[in-house]
Amino acid sequence: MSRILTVAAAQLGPIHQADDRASVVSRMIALMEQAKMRGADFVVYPELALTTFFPRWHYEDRAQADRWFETAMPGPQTQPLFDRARELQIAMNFGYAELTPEGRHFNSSILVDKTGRIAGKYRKVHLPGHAEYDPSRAHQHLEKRYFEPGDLGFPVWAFEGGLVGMAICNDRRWPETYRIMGLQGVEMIVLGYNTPTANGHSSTETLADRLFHHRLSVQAGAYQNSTWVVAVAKAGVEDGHALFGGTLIAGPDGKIVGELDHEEDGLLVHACDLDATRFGKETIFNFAAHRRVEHYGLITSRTGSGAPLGRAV
Ligand code: CDT
Repeated sequence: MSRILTVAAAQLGPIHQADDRASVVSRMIALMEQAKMRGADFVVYPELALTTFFPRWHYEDRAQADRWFETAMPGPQTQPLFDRARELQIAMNFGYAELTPEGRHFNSSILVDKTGRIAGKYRKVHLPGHAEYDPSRAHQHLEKRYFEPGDLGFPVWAFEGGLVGMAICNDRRWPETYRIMGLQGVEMIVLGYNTPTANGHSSTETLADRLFHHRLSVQAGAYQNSTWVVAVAKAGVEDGHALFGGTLIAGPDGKIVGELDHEEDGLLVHACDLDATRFGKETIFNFAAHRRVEHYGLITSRTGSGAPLGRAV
């Protein structure tokens, strides 16, 4: 018997600075209700789903950005989302800015099961961008100013009948993200993103180029680890700043099984057969049979690229 996890990728359109949490939560609940009607077991929302993509704004005083962070999860404004998920018996994943009781700031994502219990938390490891205002950029991307790198690694959880892991946005561009979860047998990776439509460093990179790199990264991660990957955008123009869409689901053979073609709130629903991950895991990507860890040391001993290892023979 196949193990089917029907997932709804719930793309959010733009969230402006003036949009309050209550209005965003009601949009998320509307998508959740549609997802349930379409047979979904699991609804997946984007990175920083509750707010505008605030790292584009420079606050001289970092504490001014704290208004975008959640100090409790669920908190008073997110409780209705948890309540509705429990009533509908639907699992969910969403990203948010986390401010811990110790005053630490993370770009986080949680798995919430059908009973409304937080079953897993991930904190974004690969923070892109910069920490100080950079006038050479067309737009700012200050994740390194407002967050510290995640400290929880890339765990995989037994969740809703499968093995599920999380990543956030820029993490999808790094093969290590997927492989660490692949080594735990992951069957579905859920990841939300906020990706600017333009490259702040390059005026020649097109939207098509950027969508190509997005798909390339997700499809490669799915194929090379024989896992489903559910990639969900926050999209559209937020206070004049464009984010691309491209919400998609990639299967364990790396092929895209569905993709949204707009930048508004919307759903992409797919019945994912978790047992379809077995073939790749037992053949070409049978890690136990084929990996050669004795040659992979540089992956963890060296961060940036350095001197070549080649010697005359
Ligand atoms: N949110 C996020 O991680 N966005 C990055 C943009 C990188 S450009 C500084 C991404 O990889 O999509």
